[in-house]
Amino acid sequence: MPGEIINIQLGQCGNQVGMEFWKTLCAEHGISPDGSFNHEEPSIDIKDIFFYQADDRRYVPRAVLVDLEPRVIKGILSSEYKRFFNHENIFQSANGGGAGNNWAHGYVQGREHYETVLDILDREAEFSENLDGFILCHSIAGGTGSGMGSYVLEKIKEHYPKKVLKTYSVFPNQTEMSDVVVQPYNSILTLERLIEHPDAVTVLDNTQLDRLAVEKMHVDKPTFAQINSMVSRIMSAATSTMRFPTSTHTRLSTIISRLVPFTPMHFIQTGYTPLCSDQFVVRTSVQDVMRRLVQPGSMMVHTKLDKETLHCMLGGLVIFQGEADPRDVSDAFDRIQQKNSIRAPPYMPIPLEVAIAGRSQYVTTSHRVSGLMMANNTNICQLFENTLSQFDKLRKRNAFVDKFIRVDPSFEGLHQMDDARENVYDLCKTYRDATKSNFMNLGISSVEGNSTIDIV
Ligand SMILES: Nc1nc2c(ncn2[C@@H]2O[C@H](COP(=O)(O)OP(=O)(O)OP(=O)(O)O)[C@@H](O)[C@H]2O)c(=O)[nH]1
Ligand SMILES: [Mg+2]
Repeated sequence: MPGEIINIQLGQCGNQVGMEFWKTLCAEHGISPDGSFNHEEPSIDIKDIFFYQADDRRYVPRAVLVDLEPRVIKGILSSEYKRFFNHENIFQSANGGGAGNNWAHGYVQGREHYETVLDILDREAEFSENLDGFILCHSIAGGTGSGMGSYVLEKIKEHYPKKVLKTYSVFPNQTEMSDVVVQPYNSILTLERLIEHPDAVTVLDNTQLDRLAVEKMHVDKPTFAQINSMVSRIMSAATSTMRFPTSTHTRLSTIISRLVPFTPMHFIQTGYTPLCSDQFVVRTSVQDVMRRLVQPGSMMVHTKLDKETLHCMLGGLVIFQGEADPRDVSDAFDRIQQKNSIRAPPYMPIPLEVAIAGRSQYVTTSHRVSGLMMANNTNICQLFENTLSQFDKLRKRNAFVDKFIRVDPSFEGLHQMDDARENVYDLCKTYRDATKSNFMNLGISSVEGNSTIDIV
């Protein structure tokens, strides 16, 4: 039985990505920007996962909007979606100054305000009958999404230990010169909390999102709106098996248990095809979609061929939507196995499952079939290693550390940073170990109740 999911959006990036997600959900469920539903024909979808109905029958999103500066939320509240959100679920800090791209500043304000956020979550949780869990959208490089996000994640897990906690975490563009000099500190400090608290993290890498937008959407300089529209497709497809009746993968908890066989390796990459708009229609068949999804370049994280390590998949799920015949799906799956397109770990068979989800009756598209890949691949450690090396460059010179210590006397400054660095380093090592045949003898813990892996 599906369960309800509450979406928390934090900081500029979290709120902008979250808003795109709600726009997509509204379109797919036939809901207008004011929450009304004006269709005669009976619906075949399940709206309750992300919405409940107010007394006037309008659909209200299970959304919580949090920011320490007002600009982005103000923008949302002056758009056509101004009546859509429950205004009691919006938290903006009274001083409105944000966290100034500083993790410590966001963390301290998280400590000050988390009870207000938890009160909102408790009220939302009461509106649901069978809460599945929480999704948190944020970036790891600013101050609010990263610092306050870290604190809030810790408290949500403490408060709701049995509920699923999943994040969509945006990593900064590593090819651009950033004006946020402390970005690597913010990223490593957040990454440590992402290892600790959530059950799964979908990693979205702005470097690769930018590249994909240029290639697939044929734009020279992608805007955040264009990038976020790709992210919202990922987010909506990832929940399609819950929102459009299917017999499998109807809960977030089930999906995560399939993708994450070993803790703490719970960092998921995603790829979606076709990403181009209906202006540039390509031929889509189950076979084409599967072929594209197994290409590393279609994933939303930038990785390179690694000469040192034969990286492998620890867990994967492909969701097809549209005209996907189960026999074609089965053939496509056989073919990628024959061609060894996906590398399995040396100690288990390819841990990939395939599901077919329904599609919205309210959105028309020229593409016959679309597909989403969610993959837990060991090559994600490359992204973390790049972040570590940027961190080390700053840390070696003690550059800008005073910015953190000044903000918060209780911030055990350098210790906390160095511990975070060690934990991220250990995670990278665990990922590399997971590619080796003796991995199972190294004493790694498998996720409870998930020691067997099904192949569909
Ligand atoms: N994909 C994507 N990335 C974004 C978006 N907005 C900001 N970013 C990225 O997020 C990082 C900055 O984080 P923000 O979300 O702006 O910061 P914040 O959480 O609001 O924190 P403060 O403003 O410092 O209080 C940079 O790496 C940006 O490139 C967005 O809408 N989409
Ligand atoms: Mg901000």
